[in-house]
Amino acid sequence: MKSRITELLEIKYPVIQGGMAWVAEHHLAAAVSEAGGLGIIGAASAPAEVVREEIRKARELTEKPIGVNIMLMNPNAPEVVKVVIEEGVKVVTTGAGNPARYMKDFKAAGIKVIPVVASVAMAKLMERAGADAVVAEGMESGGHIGSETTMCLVPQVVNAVNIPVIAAGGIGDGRGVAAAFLLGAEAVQMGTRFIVAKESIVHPNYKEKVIKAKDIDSEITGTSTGHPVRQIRNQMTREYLRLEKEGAGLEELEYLTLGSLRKAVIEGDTVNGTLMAGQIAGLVSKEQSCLEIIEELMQEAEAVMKRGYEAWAK
Ligand code: TUI
Repeated sequence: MKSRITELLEIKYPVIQGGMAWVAEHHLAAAVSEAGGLGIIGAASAPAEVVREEIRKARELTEKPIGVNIMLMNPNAPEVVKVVIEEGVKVVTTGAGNPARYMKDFKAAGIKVIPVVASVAMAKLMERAGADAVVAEGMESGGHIGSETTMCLVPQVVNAVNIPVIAAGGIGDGRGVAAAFLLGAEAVQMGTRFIVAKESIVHPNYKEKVIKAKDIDSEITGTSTGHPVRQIRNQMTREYLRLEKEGAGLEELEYLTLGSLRKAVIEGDTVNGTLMAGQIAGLVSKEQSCLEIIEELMQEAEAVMKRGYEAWAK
């Protein structure tokens, strides 16, 4: 499966790993890149020097290209941008904001910039600002999300821009990959399935929650604050949603979630932790290596494309 994205990023398979906060560290990123996809280090809210260390550690594990995701709500984002440029990173994805102010510096450093967008308007803006591609991310995704579904967003973004589009949100197997290509995408970005990868450092309790999750087990918190976040339902989300219903203020809500993602990923606290995951968690059923995940994904995608074509042509 060749596309403008595999050419642009010089990768074997059109699969990009999501820049998941706490989860997307150097072991996972290196394993995804080694398997032929594009591994991503998620800078999230980490201090810039921690991001620098992560980049260097990933490079000890693989010579393949690795990207960095910059979470633009992080007040440290300008320092992270500096580190990414200094370390000679070749690909950056951005999330939760508009990266236009950094575009000139990225381009001058020869960095390929792939903003994650949740609307057609943002995709057009990013193309005009000089983005090399966009990730069109539907609200099926885990973590911070927009309001549109992948099924509706991807073809509309494909129609609106000339740069290649990467589909994200709700993709967890080869059928999802094939569907994304049929909608006009030229690669996929996956997060949830990589949470449970063998090389993922996520606590086994969290992985088990993802593996056991059913289709209806995620919840969106933070709608009232303008920062909707999809995660697996637990005591924390019940409490959060109750507070939101009662009209709690930002401070009280933020206090509840302070450090909660770390609690889930590192300590395995599935009661008070934030278990970010997409709706596709219901389809994720086992721990596999990144190589197994990506190769299975590609074989399935090819098989369903063939089957689909034969059924169509009958
Ligand atoms: O960024 C993500 N997913 C994330 S970031 C994150 S860290 C976090 N933790 C706790 C609370 C909030 C965040 C966890 N998951 N995905 C990419 C994404 N970007 N989804 C939606 C957007 C987006 C939204 C608005 C992109 C651009 C945008 O434009 C706003 C503007 O500035 O016009």
